Amino acid sequence: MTLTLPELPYAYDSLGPYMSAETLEFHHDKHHNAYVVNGNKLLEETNLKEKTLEEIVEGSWEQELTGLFNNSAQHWNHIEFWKMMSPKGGGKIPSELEKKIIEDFESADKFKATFCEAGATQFGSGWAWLVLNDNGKLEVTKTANGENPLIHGGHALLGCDVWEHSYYIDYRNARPDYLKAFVDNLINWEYVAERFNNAK
Ligand code: MN3
Repeated sequence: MTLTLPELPYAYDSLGPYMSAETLEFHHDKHHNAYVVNGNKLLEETNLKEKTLEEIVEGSWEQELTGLFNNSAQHWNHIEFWKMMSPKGGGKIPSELEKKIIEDFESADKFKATFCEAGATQFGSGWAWLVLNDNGKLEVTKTANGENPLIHGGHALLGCDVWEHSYYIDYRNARPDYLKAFVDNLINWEYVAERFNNAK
């Protein structure tokens, strides 16, 4: 496949004040686009050209094609990240998913605190995730750089980009403030619940 940059599923100015149009213009049009352009160049030299994006991510990791892995994994991460946010984000967690979160984290607030802590303590660039593991349990994890649950196991239900490019324009160095705004106001819980239902 050829990697292609998807449109944002909402207007650039619609996530304000929690994530500005300027952040989304840089993050989507420059950073995500660079992963697409570089990924396609690197894909040319491999035996993975006819594969799906998931297979490219997993195959480049297995073959230790570091450049292709970094760019294709970041492409996958960002496709999902855009969909995991919404102008109507935050709010009520769909009931079945909320029940599962309470079962595995004691409360929605405890889940949010755990998720924010993971994002805040990821040293350097990376991601915080909510994954559904093969044992049926929800877990919060964190990964470095472009790494993601496709290679570390579990189904990614939610991911938050904690690279500085995701928050520096709006929050400067205050990564915890960005994470709090993300969990309280940006998460598209309907989409997370859809991923949960597909992963069960
Ligand atoms: Mn990013």
